[in-house]
Amino acid sequence: MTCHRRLIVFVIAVAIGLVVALPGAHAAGPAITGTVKATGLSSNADAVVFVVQAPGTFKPPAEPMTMDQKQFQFIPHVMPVVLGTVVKFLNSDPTPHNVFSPDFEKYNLGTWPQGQTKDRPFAACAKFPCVYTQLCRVHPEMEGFVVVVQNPYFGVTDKAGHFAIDGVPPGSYTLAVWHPKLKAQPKPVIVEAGKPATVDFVLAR
Ligand SMILES: [Cu+2]
Repeated sequence: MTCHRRLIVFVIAVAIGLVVALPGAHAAGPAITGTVKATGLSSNADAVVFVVQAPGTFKPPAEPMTMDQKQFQFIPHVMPVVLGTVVKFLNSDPTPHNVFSPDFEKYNLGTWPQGQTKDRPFAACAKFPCVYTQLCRVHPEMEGFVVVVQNPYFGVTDKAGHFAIDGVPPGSYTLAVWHPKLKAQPKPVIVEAGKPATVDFVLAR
């Protein structure tokens, strides 16, 4: 091995060592993971798994979260947001869509054409989660959900039912699930530093 090659090997070895040794940033991973089974449904997607109440107060994201209306669907179909979040409703279809909700204080943001948006803050919730059904008066088959929660510790399941919740500080919590059609009892979870917790749910009617 030439001196030059040895140097390259050494540099690579040091680089690998650094990546492996770095605590936190890379290795942290989600604090809580698990699987949700939606009994009787073909997909396990769209279940919101969330920490019911975490200590402290939480700032909503500085930028709005976008809910799109595309190909006659609200995308994402289910969108959890921290209390105070502004949702930007976007129309991406070449036809006008409307946005209204019959829930809680109720609202109708109007009807607008492709490419335009309207912002709405979700700043009130007496008991978490506050679920606002999103509907369109032009297309009654369209439906989506904005799920207002207290803190940023939430995840949404994929089709396989997997979810992951990042950044939960160590502590004891109650983990709950909201789903458009099915229900499950909340479960206790203890998060320990550097040790991901696993919680599984079975949803039923
Ligand atoms: Cu529509």
